Amino acid sequence: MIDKDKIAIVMLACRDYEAMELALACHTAYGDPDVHFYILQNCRGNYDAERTLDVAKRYQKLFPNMVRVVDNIEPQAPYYSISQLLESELFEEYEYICKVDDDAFPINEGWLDKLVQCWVASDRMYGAKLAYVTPLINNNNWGFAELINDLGLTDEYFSKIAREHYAGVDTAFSRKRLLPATELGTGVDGTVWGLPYLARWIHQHTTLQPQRFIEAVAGQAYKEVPSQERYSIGCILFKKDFWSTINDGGSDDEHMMHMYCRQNNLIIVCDKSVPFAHIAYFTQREENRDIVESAKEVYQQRLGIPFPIGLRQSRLLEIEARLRWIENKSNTSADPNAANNNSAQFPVVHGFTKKMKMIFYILGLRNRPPR
Ligand SMILES: [Mn+2]
Repeated sequence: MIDKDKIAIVMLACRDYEAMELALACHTAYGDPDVHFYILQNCRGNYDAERTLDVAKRYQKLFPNMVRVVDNIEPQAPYYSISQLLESELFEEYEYICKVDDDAFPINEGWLDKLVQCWVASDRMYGAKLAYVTPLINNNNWGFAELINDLGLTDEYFSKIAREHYAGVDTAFSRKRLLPATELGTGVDGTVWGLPYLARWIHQHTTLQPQRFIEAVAGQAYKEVPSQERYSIGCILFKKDFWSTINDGGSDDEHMMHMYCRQNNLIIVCDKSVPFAHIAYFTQREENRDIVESAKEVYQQRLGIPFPIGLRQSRLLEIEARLRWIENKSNTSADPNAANNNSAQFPVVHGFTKKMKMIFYILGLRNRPPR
């Protein structure tokens, strides 16, 4: 067995604070208090990024022994930020890494123990041929196709939901193609990736009905994910050294991982009995933003935690905070209390004066535009 002290979970955080606070609520509720959970903040400077960092710090305060925020690595392509963390002194004590996306999370207990068992069993069977192990992720090009079957939704999918669509990208070994409704693209830019309403549909049957998801996959066996196709690495458990071996100088960690696995015929094993939710690919985010809100309601109830999942309890408060942030940013007055100024009572003198000067200039009451 693997010693728990040797495992670290690493979540790469950027700007998606809404989904991330939901993910963190579930990770901390269903996580192992003995396994350190690192949040690596990889974006800075705008409202969304700073709000995301606030979420990370809030969960660190709520779970001081488990959650650790890393915000001192300069934002760069995720592969290199993660490399820097894994190669740091801080990570010398760890041998295994479970990397999770900021919007991917477990929906029941014991998920990490099962993934570790899957690693140990797969390592025994495949040795150096093993790349990594992964849970069954619902909104995932490969996982989606598996789940339609596991949930008994095949008929519904092909009779009512499916449609003709594009899948894939043009590369040396694959091509973008028009698939009929009867086919599913399970690799790069696959079926669910390209059609947000399919993600909505699978969320309605899984993320928003966690018990149903759990029951549908309970007792399922390990299954190999074809490593000839690109897999979306929303949650992967691997040996720490593996991360540096995939470095080909590229900038897309998922592509690098895929190329390395493909070229070396490595094996990826999914423990299909571990249900895992993934909120959105970037292609789906706008259309499905409301799902995060619905899911927060479901999990606030389900987790039975004494604190709210989210930092702010309404969209109105969120908008107000964003406006205040923008206002403070553009406030050039020398207000000595600006840093502590959480209310809008101080006029933005210079910004206001400048706007007035501009209006005078436009009206011809001023000779030159404001500087
Ligand atoms: Mn995502």
